[in-house]
Amino acid sequence: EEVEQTYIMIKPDGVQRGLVGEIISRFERKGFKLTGLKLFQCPKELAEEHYKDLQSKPFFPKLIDYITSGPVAWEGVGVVASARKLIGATNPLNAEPGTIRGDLAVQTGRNVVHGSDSPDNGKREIGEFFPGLAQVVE
Ligand code: DAT
Ligand code: MG
Repeated sequence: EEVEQTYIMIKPDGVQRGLVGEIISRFERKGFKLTGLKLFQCPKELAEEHYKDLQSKPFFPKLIDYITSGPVAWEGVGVVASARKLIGATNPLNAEPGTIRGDLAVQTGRNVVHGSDSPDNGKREIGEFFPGLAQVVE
């Protein structure tokens, strides 16, 4: 059985606010295995590709301007759905206390973390952000 992978990105506000350790720690305590980690400035083309499903939304240009640094990747069985639960709702005001967004964020446009929304997207996003890694893990 193929191991499921998810792509977790700590967004620029999370990095600037010094929340990288806190957020990584939540996934580690849950029992997820970290398989790749890097800090980088996200190129505009990669950000546009990553959020292409949202390109018709009015907030798209702001979203692209905002996404600039700090991704991490994780893998483990069943992690996609489980990671989304740890992360919480897109709008932090609707995210339950105890979730990353529920505890650490207040604005949708500054919701500190990204997590893949399906196993297929997890695989695709890891391929985009960590070229070579997905093949090594499989
Ligand atoms: P999620 O990040 O929970 O998967 P999404 O894929 O629907 O949510 O949207 C991606 C990001 O786009 C989200 O984390 C923040 C931004 N976003 C979504 N809806 C928004 C809105 N109504 N206003 C501003 N930013 C929004
Ligand atoms: Mg999404």
